[in-house]
Amino acid sequence: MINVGVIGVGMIGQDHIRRLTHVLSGARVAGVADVDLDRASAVAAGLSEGRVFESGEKLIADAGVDAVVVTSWGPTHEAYVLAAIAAGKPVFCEKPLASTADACSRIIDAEVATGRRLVQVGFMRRYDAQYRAMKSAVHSGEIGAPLLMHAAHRNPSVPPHFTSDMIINDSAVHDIDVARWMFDDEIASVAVLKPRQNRKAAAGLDDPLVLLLEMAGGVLVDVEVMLNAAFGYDIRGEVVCEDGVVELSESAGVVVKSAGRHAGRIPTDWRERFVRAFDVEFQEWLDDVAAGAEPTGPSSWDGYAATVVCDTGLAALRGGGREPVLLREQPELYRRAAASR
Ligand code: NAD
Ligand code: ISE
Repeated sequence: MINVGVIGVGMIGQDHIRRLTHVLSGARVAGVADVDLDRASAVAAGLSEGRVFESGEKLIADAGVDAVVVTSWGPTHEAYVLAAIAAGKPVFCEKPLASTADACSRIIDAEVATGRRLVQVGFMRRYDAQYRAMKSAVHSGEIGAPLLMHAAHRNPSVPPHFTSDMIINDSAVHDIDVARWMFDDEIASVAVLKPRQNRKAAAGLDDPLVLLLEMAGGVLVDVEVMLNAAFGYDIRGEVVCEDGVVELSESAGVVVKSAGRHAGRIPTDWRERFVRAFDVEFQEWLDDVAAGAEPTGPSSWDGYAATVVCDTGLAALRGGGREPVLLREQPELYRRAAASR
């Protein structure tokens, strides 16, 4: 049984605690930490053996914690991931790995110095059955070489604190990771287009945006991100290849046909749309931890590359042009990990 400590028990932290406790096998939540101690105590009260730690650092250092989940606010991730690496403990960090490229680089340097991967980043779309089937179709060779990908990321609404920068680094970051993973390639340049504003968007929010991601190998990916879609949480993807096309299907399990119409449910949010993907993501991570193996999921390099592409997207949004993505040299540790997948 793996004893997991969870740092940050807000919305997604509580959802991951639910799956670790009630859905998955091989783990128990042994402790929680949060700057909001009342919230941490309330969450721990719902656990059979969960302790409340005064700080994330104390949780990481505790001998009763085998592996760490970081689900606090993005700017706090770096310190916790670095502390887990220093303690030699596996750490699952929700996106973003860290909120600046320099912070991600510091994590890479610390992990590389240990000689083994300890960090997995929470890009859960890689575990979604539809995205996995799409990647297999693209790489099967049966529909020819990929040329283009069209994607859409539609949230029904966003809270008032949401900024235009967050459209890129909080939402589009998932599409950026999907593009890198789908084509096993880096993004070479980013351009951002601004259609006219959705009337439901708050003043100053550039909603929607369209990102144009040019892969190093020449595939072009367009991503519509619209955060006030109102009708539901709608994630779309279509890869156009030389001899065929593969697209994500509607996520509703069933279609009801009645009175001359057909209808299906649209998810209300990411928790509903990606519920199974999150489960598989965590089960695979736990299985790797239990085996004492390096994690096989998204790496610190993936977290770093996604953050650099987001920063490039922000520069493109401000400058209005096409910006090149400038990555540091990839350490051998991550080349080895990619080759073994
Ligand atoms: P939230 O605000 O609901 O919860 C964050 C929690 O972290 C709060 O309880 C807060 O008190 C706590 N916290 C803040 N600073 C802390 C610190 N220094 N130490 C310990 N705890 C601290 O936010 P959320 O929506 O749960 O998001 C948390 C993280 O998960 C973010 O990085 C976000 O980007 C990511 N996220 C990922 C997905 C996904 O689809 N993969 C979805 C939502 C959120
Ligand atoms: C949120 O933070 C997520 O990570 C969701 O997966 C994403 O769809 C949403 O747009 C973000 O705000």
